[in-house]
Amino acid sequence: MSHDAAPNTPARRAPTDLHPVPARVREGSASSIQTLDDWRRVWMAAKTDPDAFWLRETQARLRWRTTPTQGLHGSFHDIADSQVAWFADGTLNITESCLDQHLETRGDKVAILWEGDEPGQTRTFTYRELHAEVCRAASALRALGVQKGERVIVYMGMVPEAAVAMLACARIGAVHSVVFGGFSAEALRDRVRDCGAEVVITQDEGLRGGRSIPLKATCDAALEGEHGVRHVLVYRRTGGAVAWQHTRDVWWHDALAGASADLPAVETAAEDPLFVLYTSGSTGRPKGLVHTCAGYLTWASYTHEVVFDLREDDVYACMADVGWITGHSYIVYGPLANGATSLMFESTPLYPDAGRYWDTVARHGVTIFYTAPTAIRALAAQGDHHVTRYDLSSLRVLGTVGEPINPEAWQWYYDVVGQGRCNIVDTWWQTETGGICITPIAPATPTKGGSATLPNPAIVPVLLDDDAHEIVGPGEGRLCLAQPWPGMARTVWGDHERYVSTYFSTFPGTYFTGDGCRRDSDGYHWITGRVDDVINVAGHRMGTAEFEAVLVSVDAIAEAGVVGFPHPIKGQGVYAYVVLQPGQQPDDEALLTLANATCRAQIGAHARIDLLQLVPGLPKTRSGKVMRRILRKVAEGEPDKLGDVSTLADPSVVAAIVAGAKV
Ligand code: 7RM
Repeated sequence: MSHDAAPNTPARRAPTDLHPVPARVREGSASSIQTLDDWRRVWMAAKTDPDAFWLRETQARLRWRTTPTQGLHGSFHDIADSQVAWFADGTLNITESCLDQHLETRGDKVAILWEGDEPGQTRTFTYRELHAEVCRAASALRALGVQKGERVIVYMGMVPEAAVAMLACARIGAVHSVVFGGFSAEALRDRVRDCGAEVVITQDEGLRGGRSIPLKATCDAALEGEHGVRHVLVYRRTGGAVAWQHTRDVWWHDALAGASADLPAVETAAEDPLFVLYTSGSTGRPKGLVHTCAGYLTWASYTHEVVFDLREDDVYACMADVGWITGHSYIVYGPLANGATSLMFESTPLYPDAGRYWDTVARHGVTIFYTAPTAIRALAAQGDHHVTRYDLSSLRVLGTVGEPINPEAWQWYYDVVGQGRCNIVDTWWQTETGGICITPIAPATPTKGGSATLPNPAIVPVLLDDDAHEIVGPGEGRLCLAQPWPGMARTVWGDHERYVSTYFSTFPGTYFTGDGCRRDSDGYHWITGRVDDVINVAGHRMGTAEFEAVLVSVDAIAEAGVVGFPHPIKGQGVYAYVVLQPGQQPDDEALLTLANATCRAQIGAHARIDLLQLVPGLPKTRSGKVMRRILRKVAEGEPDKLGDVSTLADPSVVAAIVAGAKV
């Protein structure tokens, strides 16, 4: 990784040393948190009297029909019997907060600024136009028979219509579930079934990096034999040929033509579900996390404004996909609730070359830029000239999300992209948390490269050791959150028990994040990565159990153990240990090709095994439990640190695993 130190960066400051907030970031801030003293005061106020704090915030941010008088209801201690609720006696429709409330003051302000796959190909929707389009789409959904509370799957690429589809569902009180456009037909079918969707919204084809993605065809394959889906609404993006079922399929443009552009919103309760979003865990199939209307939007709005220090004239760009929680909270809901201009990006960081992000920033005058460490590392590896040939002086705040960022990549982002003038907000959060939890606050928090720093108001992190004892002060342990916050997922769709056992049973009374974390002597938090069997490959969160299920579905394979290993660009790579069925003799290369074709079919193109090792057996205890620690250590290139292997049923497999290691 090459970089020239910016002139105003002292030469001997290590990336992990404190970086004061650059003057440019502090200047002109009108935020409620401009200094660390502000942060301390506000954080304490939210902790001492959460009801008063969040009732005030939600009333200032959201347009309510019935103003809530209740703040938090419930606690982590009785979560098995009842869900946490916020603002439970209020009613609203969240699209009135995202659209209608801005019509008078910001009607002609750009709400969505779309940059298509080809550089310079743009579309804009002002708040007025977006409001009208959402109403039309909502009218179309209603005409297709979609009712309040019904689930609608959105399987689209990065087009403004994806946001319109989400908001249209919300307008009529339907529950959307966005499925990332990279998922396969089988993965899509699983999600359609799990949430019982009767309508799917898709597009003819997606477009990314000059290549088309057959979304409608994949959708057709997913729905083959699924009689539960009444209609598929199809947005035309490329004009490519698609198969058509005349009784089921409806073109978006036909359905919206002549539909009412002023549809009154359906009133919902604060705690009605807004969306279901599937995410991978350490066991079993992906879970549909349920986020509810008011608490989620309050949290998305608050965190988006305060963390990035959003200002009226900002051009805000989050490069995530709407198929992930980051796209939900920080492309669509947070920015629109705040009346921001939100850039939506269809392409990739490398198309047509490694300057694409910076070309986009320069042309649109982007002031806040939010992306993932994997993209930063990939771009840093391409050389500084792709960045330095563009005028990036508009930038003020840089963000990262999705995985730990290594200090070297952080420093490159700081020096080369930010030119020492921007603060970096390394935002730690999860699908489950709905919005940013641990993060620097742009104008207030001095940063250290690789640290997510301090908790947002409402977030009370505790570190617990193996015996569930709290670590006070500096130390390292499992990261738990001790108090409910407005944006937390309320349940798992159709399986509250799984929600309780996954998040609230490891350390009763607190929410267990699945991450490890170190706290330093300044109270800064350093996320060390997952301590469960979830891996994070290029910002895609996947369960090792999902890979193992795919592998054992291959005829030649008897058993499989999958772990992550450090990867210089992707953060983690996927390492598979495979035991063959008796009598099978494919070599590991042939098996890797076959395994990856199967992963692609059962999960999606983003699920790829990097390294596959044939082993005579998996290291199991006498009770038959796979000792994953051993698999992990070998994949991490530390076969000398296996620890105690005396409880293994057959210690000889370890020698074979170490001898044949691929790293
Ligand atoms: C927003 C998102 C969640 C997991 C989480 C962590 C990891 C996310 C950071 C991070 C270190 C960060 N939702 N993670 N952000 N690790 N620093 N700033 O990514 O549900 O898809 O993934 O991602 O392990 O538990 S997610």
